[in-house]
Amino acid sequence: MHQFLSYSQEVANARATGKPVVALESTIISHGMPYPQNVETAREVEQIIRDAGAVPATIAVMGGKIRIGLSGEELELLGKSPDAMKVSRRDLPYVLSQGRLGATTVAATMICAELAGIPVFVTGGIGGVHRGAETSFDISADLQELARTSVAVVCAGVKSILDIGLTLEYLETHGVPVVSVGQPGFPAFFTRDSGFNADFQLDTPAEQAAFIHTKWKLGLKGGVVVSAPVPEAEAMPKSEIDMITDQALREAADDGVTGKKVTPYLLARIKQLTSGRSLATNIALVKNNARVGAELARALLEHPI
Ligand code: PSU
Ligand code: MN
Repeated sequence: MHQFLSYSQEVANARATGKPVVALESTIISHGMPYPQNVETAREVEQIIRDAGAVPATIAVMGGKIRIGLSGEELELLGKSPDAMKVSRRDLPYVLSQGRLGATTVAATMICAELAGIPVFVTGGIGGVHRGAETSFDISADLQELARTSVAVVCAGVKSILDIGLTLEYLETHGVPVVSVGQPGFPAFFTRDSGFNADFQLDTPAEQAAFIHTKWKLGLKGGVVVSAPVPEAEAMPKSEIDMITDQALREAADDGVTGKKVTPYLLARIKQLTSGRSLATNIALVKNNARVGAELARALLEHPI
């Protein structure tokens, strides 16, 4: 076992008995949603994964270890700690060597999942190329991670706080395939349609698993984006979310928000401006992704090539 990894009993048992495991990130808990909905959602998402025949492994950094699987109390601690550090690739050595509490982003969770031998990871939305990146250079480290780390990331696309077209261009340049489930379009998190198509529509877990196995068997390292749209009944009206996103982006610029604070600022502001309705959509799409991810984790084991 890797010296920095520590498995929960549930995940250790799953590994010993060859059960499918699904990794989950923790920045969505500490910086993506408010308490107590963050902890409730994290618990419910874990249960959805169990009910679908896989084992959840929520990943965070605690006490100098990368924890693969958290207890109920540990989820609570993370959800209640405003000073939990948002940890991406850059920050992992710091938070580990300092023994601090860290919540992992998509990038850091991919690194930890790969170290732990977990090929599937479920989140809400991935980071991407920010609007105005041509002057700010603000491009999420999630994209570079997808280029190099071999984990399939199930998400509901990227938020329209980002430049979705440039995000897809960046992924193409770095050879990261973008798969869609159930529709040709790449979803835009709160809404089902971003105006862009994914590269490949693969509706069944068996097809997704065959694609992923083939990529990695070819020696093509790196991630795969598996994008599933938010269920129709829970999607937000596009015109409303567009207006609110523009306002949140203006305010972030006026407040001089930069660096790793940008994404949490925008998420929190959008929630306020929708009187919490965006949070309900956010929760619904993560739960949907959990089902897609659990089925994919099973299919990867059931259909080796
Ligand atoms: N997008 C969301 N919700 C989130 C995040 C992104 O809709 O919670 C979090 C994820 O952890 C993602 C991170 O990896 O923000 C990206 O942050 P940045 O843009 O600073 O790379
Ligand atoms: Mn950034």
